[in-house]
Amino acid sequence: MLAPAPLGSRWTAYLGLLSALSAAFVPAVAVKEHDFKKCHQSGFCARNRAFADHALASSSWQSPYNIAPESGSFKDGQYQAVILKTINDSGETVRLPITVSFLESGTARVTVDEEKRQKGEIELRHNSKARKERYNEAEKWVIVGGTALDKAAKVDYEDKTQLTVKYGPAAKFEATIKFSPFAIDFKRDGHSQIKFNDQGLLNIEHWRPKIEKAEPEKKEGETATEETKAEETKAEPQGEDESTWWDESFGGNTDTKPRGPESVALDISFVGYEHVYGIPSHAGPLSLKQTRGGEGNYQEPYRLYNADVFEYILDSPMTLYGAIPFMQAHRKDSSVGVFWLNAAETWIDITKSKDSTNPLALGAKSKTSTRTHWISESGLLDVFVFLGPTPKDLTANYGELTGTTAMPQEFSLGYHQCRWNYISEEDVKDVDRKMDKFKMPYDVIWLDIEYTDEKKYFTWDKHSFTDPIGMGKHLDSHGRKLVTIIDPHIKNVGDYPVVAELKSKDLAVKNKEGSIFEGWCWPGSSHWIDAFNPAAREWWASLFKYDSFKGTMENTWIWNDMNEPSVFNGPETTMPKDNLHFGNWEHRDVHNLNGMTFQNATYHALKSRKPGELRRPFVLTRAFFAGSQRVGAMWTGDNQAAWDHLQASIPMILSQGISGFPFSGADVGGFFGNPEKELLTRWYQAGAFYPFFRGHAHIDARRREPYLTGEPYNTIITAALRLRYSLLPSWYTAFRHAHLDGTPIIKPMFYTHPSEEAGFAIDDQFFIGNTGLLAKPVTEKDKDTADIWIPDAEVYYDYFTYDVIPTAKGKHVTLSAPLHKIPLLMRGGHVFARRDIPRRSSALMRWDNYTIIVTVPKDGKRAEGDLYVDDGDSYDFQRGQYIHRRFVFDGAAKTLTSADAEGRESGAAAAAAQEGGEGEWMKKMRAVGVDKIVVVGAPAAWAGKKSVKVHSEGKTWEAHVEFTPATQGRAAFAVVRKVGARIGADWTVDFA
Ligand code: NBV
Repeated sequence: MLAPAPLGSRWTAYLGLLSALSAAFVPAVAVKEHDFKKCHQSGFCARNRAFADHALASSSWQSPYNIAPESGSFKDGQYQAVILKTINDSGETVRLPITVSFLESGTARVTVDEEKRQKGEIELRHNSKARKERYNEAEKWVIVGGTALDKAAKVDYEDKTQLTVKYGPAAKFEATIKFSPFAIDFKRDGHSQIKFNDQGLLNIEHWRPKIEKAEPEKKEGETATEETKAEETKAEPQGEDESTWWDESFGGNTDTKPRGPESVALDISFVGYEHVYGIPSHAGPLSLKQTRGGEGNYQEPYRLYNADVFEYILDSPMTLYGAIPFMQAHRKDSSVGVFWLNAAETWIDITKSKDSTNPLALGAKSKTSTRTHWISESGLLDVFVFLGPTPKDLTANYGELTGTTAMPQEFSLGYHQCRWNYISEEDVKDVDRKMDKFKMPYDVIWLDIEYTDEKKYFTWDKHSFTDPIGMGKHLDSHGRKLVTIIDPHIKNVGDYPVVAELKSKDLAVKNKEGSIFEGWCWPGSSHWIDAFNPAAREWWASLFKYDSFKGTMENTWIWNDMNEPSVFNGPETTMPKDNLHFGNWEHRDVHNLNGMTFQNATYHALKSRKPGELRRPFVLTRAFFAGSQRVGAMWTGDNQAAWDHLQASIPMILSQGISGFPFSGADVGGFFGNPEKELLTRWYQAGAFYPFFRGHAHIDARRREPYLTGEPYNTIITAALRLRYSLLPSWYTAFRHAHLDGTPIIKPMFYTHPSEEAGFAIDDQFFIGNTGLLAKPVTEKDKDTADIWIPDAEVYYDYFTYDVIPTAKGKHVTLSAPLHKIPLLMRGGHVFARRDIPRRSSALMRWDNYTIIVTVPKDGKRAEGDLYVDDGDSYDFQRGQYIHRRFVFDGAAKTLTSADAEGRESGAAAAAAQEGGEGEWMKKMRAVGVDKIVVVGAPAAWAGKKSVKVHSEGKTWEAHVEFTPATQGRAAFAVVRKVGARIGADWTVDFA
């Protein structure tokens, strides 16, 4: 039974929702901002902000951190020393070992630990079983490469006060480590880019024993609330206010903090950089706002503390479901960044100022600099520094460290149809049938929590899902898949083998006493699998075997929700921070990693479902951390059916993309509420450009499968779905690039045009992969135009009409965009691939021929692009079983050629060279060809042309071409039909 614990308003809201499962309707409940902490309610955040206020207000402030010069040594690309933190007037110090590593990639890493804690020379309060060290295993989860030391890094200068190391490509980077006070200045080409502790805000709260003091007398009935404590903190900013050191309460929960205060904080300045991006997930602009008040700014720091925030608010630094502490700073022609590797609750303050000390500002115009203040509750100080200089360098360097997007299941780029809930097999089949009837393509239908037998995961509701395998086979017969939800909370009830095993094998998260943690979630009383534990992951994998999770089959895939983790009766709807995980690490230390470890467990479980069969898993997650991109996709959680939520989805997804986790989407239609038809239609038009494209709705929302919208909406939505499907080859190619080097799939303007300052804050339009397709979804009600900002002097064509858009570099152009029209332009100079035959699912398009689109650039000279194809399912691509073509249109030679993009030989020689020879898929692809080539902006000289020559595989033949001359406003175009060349072969089309 539910203990009569204090029930917060949020808990009441959830109970309301639970009971609503049987009721017809409950009003939506908005997020209660006050259910989540503000900085002043989070002791360490308040202490560090107060510390900063004090330091910045005092002209005589000196950071108390100094490197003991004699402690330093430099060897093989690594500098090691001890920082001494002076803790009182008598000069007593605490030893903080520091390592600065210079990596081959040109990335530098600064790690600071606490010696006493390394040695275990501290005492824990309350007989806690927690570890004594600062959490030092984040890298085990997050870092997968790029850590080789740069042996060529050299000390360039050294004296008693500082040391300069030259490192990075062509030794263009340097780091000057100043000893007293400790600070680092990272330079590129002799200019400062990033500074550590420039403002003196470094603060590592060292361990200290609690000295019991007499409690201040309280008046009758008075308790120290969060508010009164916060007030006390504000009043005594010198850091000696102990009110939040030893325990802290919020929303009726008390955190016992067995190690006392232990935060790590540092100021990081980006010298001469006006824009900073990243640190998702937040619902706000791509270019991050200042957080210390002032007009148009936030009052609160950006927060990273994975949380089930329910209906979230927009334009806010409030935390959301996932956290990636990677930030990029950008100015004209230069990008730099930092990755703050810390999985504990983290806050980041951002301020900007005209910087007089900036050497770049010596000219007439002074530049703005951005200063950031990073504050984490516990763990190591561990920061990676990237010196760019391009945005692409940053995503590549970050990708090298944390891994890149896994090659996805190809179907997962199609459209996903979800709702909470499809309630029975008949319901599923009915939706499936209707999508066909209305000729709306889709790949996946989803089952939310109601498919289970009373929220016992790995079971089916016996009344509504009597034959899940029959249902799975039915879907499979037209290439469709099923995704079922599996959450991390395991119902605590008798007669449920899963919970019995979880307990008997001792694989659950523990409470602070070390016994199994019990909390509340959808099923009522629950326990949580501890996916940090290797044995738990192994057990988890066993649950997904087809003979274990009965009713699932090869086309069943998984959705992990609630993995922040969401605990309805926990502080801020999550786990108590003093809970214990595998290895006795406190939940406090690993909170932001928790969701990733769970998704990772599911990912590996799917990989081992069937012995001998290795297929790419598909797992959608709500909570995530740096590195989650390696194991699946994410979505932005519980948004609302409102125009502003549609708007917000675009910067959010762009931010995911530049932060290394581009496989992302938002609930199309909005989760809570009922979208009006126009909104739903516009949302499909935008969603068709989300890397992850899924319609979803809350259980209380009216049914809104796209075919229910009526005309003209049905037709318009169908067109958006088909646009997505026809461009799948290009989406898949973009994923390949993301997989290879971490490039985003949809790209903001600053990323593609890093020299164009006017584009740096634009976050409502984007390019798709390397296609040159520039989309600007309409996200406003009753709007029938779109203002697109044009980043360069290239020619732009309308995707649908081939109209030449009258553009000027750096100017907005207004396009007509009535409801049926998606503002989508093609930039001149690109070649991309499509599949034009509309079909019901991506699987059914597998062997279709391709259409190649060429957009002739303004100067007519050269257009290029590529196409990557593999079997979309297995790992055979890792042994060369893929096609990767580079297409080049040469205006002078009047040719379009297709060659292997990686310079591999084509044909038999290449096949023989592949490990294991040419596989089944490659063989079948031999029958897949190029059906059509469209040259948009074709030269007028081609008029009258009736045929072109195609050369391929030693043969030459003629193909029919139809030239349509330019008319007022529309570009000339040529269409070559029945090209006849194989997609995997080299070929040249000769337009001469
Ligand atoms: O499992 C039910 C929902 C799900 O539909 C949604 O997408 C998740 O974000 N889930 C949250 C649980 C609670 C929603 C109020």
